[in-house]
Amino acid sequence: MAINTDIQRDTVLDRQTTRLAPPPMYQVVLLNDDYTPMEFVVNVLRRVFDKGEDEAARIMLKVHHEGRGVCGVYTRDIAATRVEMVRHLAQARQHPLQCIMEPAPDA
Ligand code: TYC
Repeated sequence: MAINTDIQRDTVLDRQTTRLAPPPMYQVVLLNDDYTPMEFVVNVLRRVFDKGEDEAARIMLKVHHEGRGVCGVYTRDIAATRVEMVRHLAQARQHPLQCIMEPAPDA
């Protein structure tokens, strides 16, 4: 039975040392400008970030008044994809809307 006990201890140690850390998270941020129409920004927030009408309007107004606003917090690839989607939509309509991602502050 001594052998069995050793195996069990090894197994527990293994599990502890290979446990994964949570992935780094990134916040996607919209920046204000003087030209992009408010309605376009609200539509982007609804389409790209799955916001409802009220939440989209609230974030758009926060960006308008404060210069920037967080649209959501995601893992790196999802954040990067959403930034690209915003840039693509803005470019298609020739709006100067800027969207960036940055490491999310620790919760
Ligand atoms: N400031 C813009 C305007 O007055 C609206 C706007 C809001 C633009 C948010 C960009 O990320 C933005 N039309």
